[in-house]
Amino acid sequence: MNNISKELNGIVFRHTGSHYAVKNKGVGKTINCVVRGRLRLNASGTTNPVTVGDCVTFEMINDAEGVITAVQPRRNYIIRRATNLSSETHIIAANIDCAYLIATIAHPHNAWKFIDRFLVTCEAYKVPVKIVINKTDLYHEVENEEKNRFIQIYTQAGYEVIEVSATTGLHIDTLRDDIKGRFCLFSGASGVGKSSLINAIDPALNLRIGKLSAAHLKGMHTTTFYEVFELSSGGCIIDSPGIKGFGLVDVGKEELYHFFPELFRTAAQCKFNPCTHIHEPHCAVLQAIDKGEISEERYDSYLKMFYDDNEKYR
Ligand SMILES: Nc1nc2c(ncn2[C@@H]2O[C@H](COP(=O)(O)OP(=O)(O)OP(=O)(O)O)[C@@H](O)[C@H]2O)c(=O)[nH]1
Ligand SMILES: [Mg+2]
Ligand SMILES: [Zn+2]
Repeated sequence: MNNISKELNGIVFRHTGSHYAVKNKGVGKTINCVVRGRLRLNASGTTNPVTVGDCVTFEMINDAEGVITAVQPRRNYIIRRATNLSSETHIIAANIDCAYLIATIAHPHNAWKFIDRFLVTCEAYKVPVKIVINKTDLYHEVENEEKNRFIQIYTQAGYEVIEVSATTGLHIDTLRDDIKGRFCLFSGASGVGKSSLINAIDPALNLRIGKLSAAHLKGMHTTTFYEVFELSSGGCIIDSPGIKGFGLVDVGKEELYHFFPELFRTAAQCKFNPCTHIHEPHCAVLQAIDKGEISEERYDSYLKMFYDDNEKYR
């Protein structure tokens, strides 16, 4: 190889600790890279200056390895705090055409609050998002009732909800078609079946899947790093480790309602501007809740984020 210190471009396909596998468009293979020190220093506050999906510039330092020297501006990204109280932020992935939030009503039980925080972040950082309910093969009457309520709440809010089963293959072809030609992210709690769904979409990938813990039916964090997989049917999916906590980053109290699409749509009719949609007279949002046009569950999430999350950060 004679391209030492020549600048190359690529996309970050895998992130493990301080190493990044960068796929070079021309060569088509991935190069193992580290990040130049200056880039690390500039990214104060985030645990990772570079993330999967980033378009980067790199230089070869020997025949096999490179160093990332620059990150191109991101079209969008998903960022979170590890916990609601931590000051460090983590950028999960960048330049995403569609994020699929994978959830399940049972095995493990649905994490409602996490879902709304994830959706708010996607709205705030301009990432298109859809919700996928997996493991429908396991649901009985009670779970099906909860599933139907869930679908009603989120479709009313304006989200697409897709019911699937990695085990029986239900609607896997819909998912496969949806992803074709796009750069997508699968995210969600551990054990919901992110890796299983990717295997169902493209069995040749043969990703490692885990069991649920016997005691609490929780996931065991089988996937441990972020990695992009190219599907033989077209498109890419980032498989990701199960997310435990999801704290909002830089979403102010006053603008929080902008990131609940159903609140934002309704708020134009509020009498006062600004309106927090909590105590103001003639608030169109409060009226819509009374009429059942906005769900109480989503509004409760709004209140919780309004009071809990933001005060600690701002
Ligand atoms: N019955 C049933 N089980 C499923 C389905 N999808 C996944 N599972 C099971 O759920 C467990 C967890 O699946 P994984 O694919 O490892 O889950 P994950 O979301 O990738 O988990 P992490 O990598 O830990 O974040 C495994 O035992 C799977 O066999 C499904 O549609 N139906
Ligand atoms: Mg996994
Ligand atoms: Zn209002």
